Parts: sequence; structure tokens; C-alpha cells
Amino acid sequence: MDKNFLWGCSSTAYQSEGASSEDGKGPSVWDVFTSVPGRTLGNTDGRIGVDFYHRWEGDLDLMAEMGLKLYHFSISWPRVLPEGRGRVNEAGLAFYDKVVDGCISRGIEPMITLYHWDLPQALQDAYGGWEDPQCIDDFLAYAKLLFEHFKGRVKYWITINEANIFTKFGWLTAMHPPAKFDQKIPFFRVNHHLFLAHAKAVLLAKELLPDAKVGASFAYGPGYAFDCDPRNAEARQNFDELENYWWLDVYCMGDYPMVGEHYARMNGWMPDIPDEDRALFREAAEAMDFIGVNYYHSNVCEYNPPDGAQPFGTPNVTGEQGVDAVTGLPGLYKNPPNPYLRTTDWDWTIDATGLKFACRELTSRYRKPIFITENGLGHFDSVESDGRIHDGYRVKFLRQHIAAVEEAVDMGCDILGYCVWTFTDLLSWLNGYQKRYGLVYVDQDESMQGSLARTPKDSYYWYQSVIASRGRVL
Ligand code: BGP
Repeated sequence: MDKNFLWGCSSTAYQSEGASSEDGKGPSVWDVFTSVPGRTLGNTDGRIGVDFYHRWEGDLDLMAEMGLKLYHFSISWPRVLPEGRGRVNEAGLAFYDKVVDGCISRGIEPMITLYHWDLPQALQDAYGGWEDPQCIDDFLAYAKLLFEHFKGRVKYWITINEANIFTKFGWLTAMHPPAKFDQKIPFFRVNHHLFLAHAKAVLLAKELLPDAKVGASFAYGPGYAFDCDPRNAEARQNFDELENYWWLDVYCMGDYPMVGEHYARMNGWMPDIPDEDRALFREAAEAMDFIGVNYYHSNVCEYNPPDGAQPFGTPNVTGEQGVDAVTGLPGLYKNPPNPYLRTTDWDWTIDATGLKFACRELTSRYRKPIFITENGLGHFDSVESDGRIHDGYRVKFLRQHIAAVEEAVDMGCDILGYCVWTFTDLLSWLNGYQKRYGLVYVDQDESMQGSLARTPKDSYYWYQSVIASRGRVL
């Protein structure tokens, strides 16, 4: 790969930091959501995480030793603004100063995500969070604070992580905060507010930080038609319009996909959209520097009769293969398993070709650079008798996916960097600690009483050699 290619790792505040009420941090919606028993595996929550808040220095040392070029992390909005707006918590900002400066002094480029799902609970309580347009202004004030504070130190910014995932889980399936079920009107309104927040943040970054590179991260699971039955080809179109292009088109082209929008409008789910919102989307799409892609798996699309599969299934949070129910939108599409692919223990297909497919699709459709902001394998790991973690399965997964990225580059895709999800093990939102992704093992489990000791896995040393060879030795 080119010498400027950014070999990275990603994490988030809620999943890694812990210290959830320390040094003046306010509660986030995740702190409150997980305080209700039964919502996550083993009732795990982010109170301790993997204690990055106290162990950041050792973790950054390990990153530097590995040769990491970029560390992508999110900032906790309520750590910086405990009430979501107004009063700044200087201790919160000081923590991120240490992380940012610690990256820079070790030769690691910091990349910041402004919003990775941990909305200040105060804003949820005050006006219902993202359902109210006030949240756009409060987000923008928070973004401005960070842009000005980190000016000259942080070049890469992500506005919002995976709006598609957290709004679907938050408003359609009640699996994430605010735990609403089948509420399509707020779902579409919330997404419109998020698009406005994203667009305004992109333009603000461009105004305040002329050298910044800004994008949004999107969980892109490309759709494959089940077969050449025209009904399944159309199911694939329906899926892509409503589950992928709905977000990608707004981010990258500045408007909703037309047929998808018509469908949502006919159903009475679509908010009224003033012309100036669309003009703003177009301006931000033009200004956005790259598309952030979080890639985990592809999807199969098949015709779904009107009385067929629903969006709400039984998610696999235990790692017992085969419990994930087929979901879909009645009358439009459903997503059955792919008979050609194996899956992880959490029923996600393992499909490196899908990552190449995703990069090609985005390149030809949007003509923008891509940053792979997350890619990794959730797996049970164990410490073996020699005290080490021999995660050859993870090495194999990452090798195949990085090879796919390299093929995409050879085909003409402009890919700026690639981030492994994750550097250390951390808390999986719903799945506890046993669904591990890290290159570094952390002694933590669902009891939340682990020693939190760090042990590099085989994949750590493998990624070290990949970075050293700039991707030539996989
Ligand atoms: C993405 C999120 C990450 C991370 C990852 C793995 O959707 O942006 O925060 O959690 O998925 O997901 P999970 O932990 O559910 O396996």
C-alpha cells in the first residue's frame, strides 16, 4: 500500500473507557438504558468497560509498539458536556487532551468520532433527544467546542457513527436507547435530524479547520439478490434503497433515494422536508472528504410476502450459532442466510469479497475516497496453557479482508486507511465481553470483575508485521 495509507484501530468511549461517573462525567443514555436488568448479556454495562480512562497510557504504548499509524476513537459527549449543553467539564476535555497528545507524541494520527451513540441523558430527558430539532443545535455547539479545542492537533473527524444501526435499534426494535418499538414516524424524523446535524457539522469543520478531513461512518452491509428471480432482484433494490442508500445517498449525493422516499411518503412516515434542507445536504455532500465504512458482513435479499418476516427478530447475543431470526420488511425484502458463506458464532456472514464489493459500489456510485473505519471478527477467545491467545481465526479473517481492500485499491478505489475493530477487547453493546474483537486480550468478563490486564494476541504481532510491510506481507 501507499506509504500514506493509514493502518489503524478503532474503539469507542462507552465501550472502552469505563469511569462512567468519574471526574464530572454526566450520564449517557446508555448508562441509563443498561441500568434496567435484562437488556444486555449478563446485564453488562459501561461502568468499567476496559478501563481505558485509567489505562490509556499503557494502551497507547502498546499501539506505538505495534507501529499503529492511526487511532480512531469517539468522545463521550456527556464527559465533556455533562448536561449536554452549556457548562463544560474541563476534566473531561483534559482526558481527551491526554489521549490526543499521547497519540501525537507516539507518531499516531488521532481520528475522532463526535457521536458514537452515547447521547447525554440530560438531553433525552429535556426534550426527547434526537426526536427534537433542538438536538441538532446542541450537537453543533458540542462539535464546535471540539473543533476549536483540537484545532491543529486532529485532522480526521467522523461526525456520526452508524446512524442506520442506532436508529433502527433505538426506534424500531427497542434494543438500544431510547428503546422504542416499531415507531416509524419518529424513526424517519430522527434520521432527518441526524442528516441535518451531520451536514451542519461537516460545513462547520470546513469553515473552522481548513485542513480537516471529515466524513460519516456508515454500517454498510451490501445486498446480494438471492438468485435471478426478478422478484429477488427487486427485493435487493428495495433493501438497498431503504437500508443502505437512504443514508449513503444523503451523505454522498445530498438527497434521499427517490423511490425509497416515495415509498416512505406514501406510508405517511416521511417528515416534510423544506428545500433548504436538501440544499444543505447537497452542500455538505460536496464538502465531505470521505465515506467512512464499517464493514462486518454482507446480506442476502429475497422477496418477502406482505405477511412475511418482520424487522424485529431474536438477535443472537449469546454466540450460539443459528438463533438469529430472518428479518425483513413485509412486502419488500427479507434477509435469509447465505448458503455460500460461513458465519461467526453470532450469525454474521464472513465475506471478505463483500468488502471489495462495498468499496467498488461506493467508488463508482459516489466518486469519493473511502476510509474503512471498522472491520473485525467477533469471536470467543481463550488464554491457552502457555498464557497466550492463539487467535489464528482472527488473523485469517483480517488477512482476507485486507487482501480485499488491496484488490479494491488495484481496481481504482481510493482508500485512505483501514481500521481494525478493535485494538483491545472491549464491551460489546448487547453481547457482554465474550464477543471479543481485540488484537489485545483484556481480562474482563460478564462479572465485570476481571483484572483488566492486557495481553497481546497472535493477531497483534501479525498486524504489526502487516503494518511494517505496508500490507505486502499478509
Ligand atoms: C458496530 C459499532 C461498534 C461495534 C461493532 C461490533 O456496529 O459501531 O461500536 O460494537 O459494530 O458490534 P457488536 O459489538 O455488536 O458485535
